[in-house]
Amino acid sequence: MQASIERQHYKIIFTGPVGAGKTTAITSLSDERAITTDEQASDMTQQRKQATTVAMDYGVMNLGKNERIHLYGTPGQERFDFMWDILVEGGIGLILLLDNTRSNPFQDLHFFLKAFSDFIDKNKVVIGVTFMDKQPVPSLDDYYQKLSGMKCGLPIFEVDSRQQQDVATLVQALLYSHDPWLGV
Ligand SMILES: Nc1nc2c(ncn2[C@@H]2O[C@H](COP(=O)(O)OP(=O)(O)OP(=O)(O)O)[C@@H](O)[C@H]2O)c(=O)[nH]1
Ligand SMILES: [Mg+2]
Repeated sequence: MQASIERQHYKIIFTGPVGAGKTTAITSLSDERAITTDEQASDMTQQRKQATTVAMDYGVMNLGKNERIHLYGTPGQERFDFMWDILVEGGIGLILLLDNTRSNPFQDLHFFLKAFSDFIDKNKVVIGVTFMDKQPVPSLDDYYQKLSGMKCGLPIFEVDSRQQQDVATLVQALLYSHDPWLGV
């Protein structure tokens, strides 16, 4: 009789400010058609883009035969922040995307690390800085200095969330910091 191999399931959450590229990242990574809840933006958000996530994004990555990574994206808008605590439930790690073209990305960094602090206390975090093609400052070095000043040495990468390989690197770094035996 053939022994059945149990599949391992892991959950990762993408968060970050409006327009940082969370929905795009999950769509880039998902092996199945991603589920999104984007609606026409009706407020300030519309100045940056047409649609915004109102509940969540969902996608899935298959790692070999035995592992599935479930990818959840939060809405960026604070008025939907009631979803944030719901979406992190059962997660093993958080990917924080920061848009370098926003007026104060360090403030966004502080804000999201604080908003998710309960989850971060118990789980891993990796940071991806998007839109560096449009705005190279602050540099990754500036972020390193800011993080070391906050006494948290979190992994940080430059990414373009439209590029599958870039966002796969974030997932890989998160899985590796969770368990060095896992990888994509
Ligand atoms: N130039 C550039 N464009 C990017 C980059 N990353 C993402 N984009 C684009 O920026 C937009 C990001 O939009 P979304 O993925 O909807 O952003 P989101 O974080 O899900 O936003 P909310 O759901 O509103 O919080 C898309 O049009 C992407 O194609 C990047 O690094 N550089
Ligand atoms: Mg979105």
